[in-house]
Amino acid sequence: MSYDQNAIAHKIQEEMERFGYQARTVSITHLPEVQEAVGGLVRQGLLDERLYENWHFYLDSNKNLPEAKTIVIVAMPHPITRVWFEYEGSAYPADIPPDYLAQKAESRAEAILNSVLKTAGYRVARAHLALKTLAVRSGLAEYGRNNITYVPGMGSFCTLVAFYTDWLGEEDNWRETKAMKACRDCRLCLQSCPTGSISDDRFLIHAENCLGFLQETKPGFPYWVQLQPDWQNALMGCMRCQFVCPVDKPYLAKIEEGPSFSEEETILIQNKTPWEGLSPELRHKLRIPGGLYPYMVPNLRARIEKQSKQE
Ligand code: B12
Ligand code: SF4
Ligand code: SF4
Repeated sequence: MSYDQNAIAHKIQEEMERFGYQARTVSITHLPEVQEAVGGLVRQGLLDERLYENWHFYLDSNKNLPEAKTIVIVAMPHPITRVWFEYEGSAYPADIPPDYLAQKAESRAEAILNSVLKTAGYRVARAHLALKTLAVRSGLAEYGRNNITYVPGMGSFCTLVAFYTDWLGEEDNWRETKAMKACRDCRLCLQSCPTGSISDDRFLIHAENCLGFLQETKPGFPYWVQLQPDWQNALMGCMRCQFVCPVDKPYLAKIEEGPSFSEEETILIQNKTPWEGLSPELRHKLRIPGGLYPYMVPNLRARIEKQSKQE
C-alpha cells in the first residue's frame, strides 16, 4: 500500500495536537550542526566536562537508525505537580518540576509516531540529542535568558523529546538560534538565581553551578546556596528562574494536584529509608523514578525546616 507523504505529515500533526503537543520535522542533514552547536562550546572550554559526560546529549547520533532521513522534535506541555506532606500537625506543599514526571508524555509522543509511521512501513527510534538546540533551530521554541526554551502556548513548562525516522518529512524546518524578545529588557531570572548561574558575561548559563546539576551529582545543598533567598523552592531541582519569569506567568497558574503523604510516610522519606525499603504503594505514589529518590530527600527535609521556621 502506498501512503501519501502529505497525509502522513498531516496525520502526525493532527494526533500530536489532540494532546496539545507541537511537533516539527528537521532533515537528518542538520544532525552535525546540532552536535557542532555544543561541540564548539566544548572546544572553547565553555561547557563543563561533567555535563556532557553525564548526560551524553552531545555526540550521540543515529546509530540506532542509520537509515534515518528525518528528526522529529516534539514539545509537550506539562504543569507543575504539587504534592503534600503531613508532619507534626501541619501540611507542607512541595512542587515537582514537569521534567521529572515526563515519562508518560514522552511515551505517548512515541506511540503517536509509531501509530502513524510504523503503519505506513517506516521506523522510529529515540534521538538522544541536545534537545533545546534542536527545538530552537527547528523553530519550535526560543531561548530564555535562563537557557530554558519557551514554546508558544506552553512557556517553559514543557518537555522535549526527539525521534529519528526513515520517513522523509517534506518540511525541513531550520533557522538560526533565537532568544525571546521578552528577555531584551528583563533580567529577573538572572537576579533571582540562587547560585548565580545566569550571568551577564555570556548567554550560556554556568550549568555546573545550577541547583539541578548540584543536586543530581551530590544530594543536598552546598552551604553557599543556603545563604541565598528561596534556594529551596521545589521537591526536585530548582524552578526559581521559571517562577519569576513573566512569560511563564500564565502557565504557573496550572498546577496539578498530586498525592498527599501521611505523617508516617513523610517520616519514612525524611529518615532516608532506602527506595527498596519503601512499600510498593508508597513508591508508586511518589511517581518519580527510584534513581531520583535520594535527591528528593534533602529537598523534603529543607522544605519542612524552612516552613517550620516561618510558622
Ligand atoms: C544537561 C541537562 C541539564 C543540566 C544542564 C542544563 C543546561 N542549561 O545545559 C542541568 C542538570 C543543570 C539541567 C537543569 C535543568 N533542566 Co535540563 N537537561 C539537560 C539535557 C540532558 C542536555 C542540555 C543541553 O543540551 N545542554 C548543553 C547546552 C550547551 O545546550 P543549550 O543550553 O541549548 O545551549 C545553547 C544555547 O546556549 C546557544 N547559545 C549560545 N550562545 C548563545 C547566544 C544567543 C544570543 C542565543 C540566542 C543562543 C546561544 O547555543 C548553545 C548550543 O546550542 C537536556 C535533555 C537533552 N537531551 O537535551 C535536559 C533539558 C534541557 N532540561 C530540561 C529542564 C526542564 C531542566 C530544568 C528546568 C529542571 C528543573 N526545574 O530543575 C533545569 C533548568 C536549568 C537551566 N536554567 O537551564 C528540559 C528543558 C525543557 C525546555 N522547555 O527547554 C530538557 C530539554 C529535558 C527534556 N526532555 O525536556 N539540565
Ligand atoms: S525572566 Fe525575563 S530574562 Fe529571564 S527568561 Fe524570563 S523574560 Fe527572559
Ligand atoms: S534552575 Fe535554579 S539554580 Fe538553575 S539556573 Fe535556574 S534559578 Fe539558577
